[in-house]
Amino acid sequence: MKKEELFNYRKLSDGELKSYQDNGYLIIKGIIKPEGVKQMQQECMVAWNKEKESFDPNKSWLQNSLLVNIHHQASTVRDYYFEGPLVDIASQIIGPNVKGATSQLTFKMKGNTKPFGWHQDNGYGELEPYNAITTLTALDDTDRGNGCLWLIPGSHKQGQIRVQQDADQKKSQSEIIVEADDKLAVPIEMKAGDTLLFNCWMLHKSDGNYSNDRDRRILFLRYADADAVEVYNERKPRLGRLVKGKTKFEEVKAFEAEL
Ligand SMILES: O=C(O)CCC(=O)C(=O)O
Repeated sequence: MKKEELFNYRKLSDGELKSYQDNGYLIIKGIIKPEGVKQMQQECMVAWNKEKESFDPNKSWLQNSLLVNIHHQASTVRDYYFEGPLVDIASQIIGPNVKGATSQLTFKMKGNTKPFGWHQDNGYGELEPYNAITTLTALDDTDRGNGCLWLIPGSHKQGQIRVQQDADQKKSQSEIIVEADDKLAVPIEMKAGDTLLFNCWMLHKSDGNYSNDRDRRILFLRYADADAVEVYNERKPRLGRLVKGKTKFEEVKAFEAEL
């Protein structure tokens, strides 16, 4: 099936760009068409069921809810990540040169009651320049009943929050939780096929999925400047597929070029 039949290609208007800059986030409705959602759900569930067991409260968020590099296993996700409408949209925000920085499923299946505390995505893997974008594409309708995302509009303006973690915490990929005022938070309710974009400094969290009958499946994709470096890793370039423009790093140029 052609990509145009799966995805809605469009650019952000000036008003949307301004809203993104001011508030730090934006919701784009219906970026994936129903057939695209169906295909992604099917492919992602094959990968998910191969690797994941049912929810275990004694396991970490990573074990219960994340499946990294999903674009290696799901071809519709790969097309969406590398050549879908988010690429041009990311370029409108980041600039002419863009790479994919992360792809993963964040699936909170029914009964997965583990919350995910307040954090910035740049707290987990600090990238510079500070214009990386997180995109969360809903593969199910998501609302307060099944653990939707919450964020604090404008909170990106406080910049990088430095969290102290010792070597053991870093190694065990323990959760980074920052202080935030719940009263300022807004729930981000979406329909399957919608996507939420936000700034790398946006404070966000999610509650558990307390629904008995509704999964909350989200595709998490992050985009960064093609020359973005990992501040926490001797400023080495983040390896991620170049999706637009050029890069000064040979290793980025070559990375997943064959995919
Ligand atoms: O999917 C969620 O509920 C939270 C995901 C999230 O905040 C993250 O992966 O950074």
